[in-house]
Amino acid sequence: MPVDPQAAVEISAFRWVPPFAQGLVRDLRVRWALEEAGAAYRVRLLDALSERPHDYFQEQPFGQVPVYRDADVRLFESGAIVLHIAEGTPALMPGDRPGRARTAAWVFAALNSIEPVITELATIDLFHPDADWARIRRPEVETKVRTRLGRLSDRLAGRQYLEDQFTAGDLMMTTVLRNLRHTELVAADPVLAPYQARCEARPAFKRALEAQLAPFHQGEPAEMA
Ligand SMILES: N[C@@H](CCC(=O)N[C@@H](CS)C(=O)NCC(=O)O)C(=O)O
Repeated sequence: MPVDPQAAVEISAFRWVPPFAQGLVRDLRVRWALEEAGAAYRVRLLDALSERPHDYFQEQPFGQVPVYRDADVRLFESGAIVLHIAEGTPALMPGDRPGRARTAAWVFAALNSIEPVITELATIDLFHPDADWARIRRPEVETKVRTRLGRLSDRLAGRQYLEDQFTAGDLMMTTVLRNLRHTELVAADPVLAPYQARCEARPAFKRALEAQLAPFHQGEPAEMA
């Protein structure tokens, strides 16, 4: 669905972020879920490097993006938002109770078991590549990432998706794996690379990514330059 300023659903996103973060900001998850659900949405764009508007903390206690609102609910936390959208969306979640529970388990696995180690590595590589402490710490962190990815790869070997169909768990896992795009850790993996490519080949993902990147093409706002 195209972004629609009249839509009932509203999400927040950043107007511009530096290139290393473009395509990684967490509103991508929510846009992708909405695209899979066929739901139109409008976007409240915020300046990433400025103070958040005071009223924004009512919606997101930590001032982060994304937030989400529809006719019934206001939500923060990308995992909670994606699960909310996934409920009642067969493309993102099976209709049976065990299937719904397993979908939630994979969303949590992406956020709790995979994302933290990836974030630790990305923080070193992107923000502290030359620090002495980072040089000492990095090998151990990379080993931790490789171990987690190895287990994930074991799960996915011989399968298209984490469960019998694409779910919100795959959506979340894919967006988490994208945070390793500056390395070969996923790109060189014979199971994870095709898995990520398979998920990202979905038209809903392509539309979501395009929509996130669209405002960035306006360039860096002058006040941030
Ligand atoms: N756990 C939160 C994390 C949200 C988050 O870290 N958002 C980043 C952008 S991807 C952000 O807003 N960073 C700016 C900040 O923390 O002030 C979620 O998944 O929604």
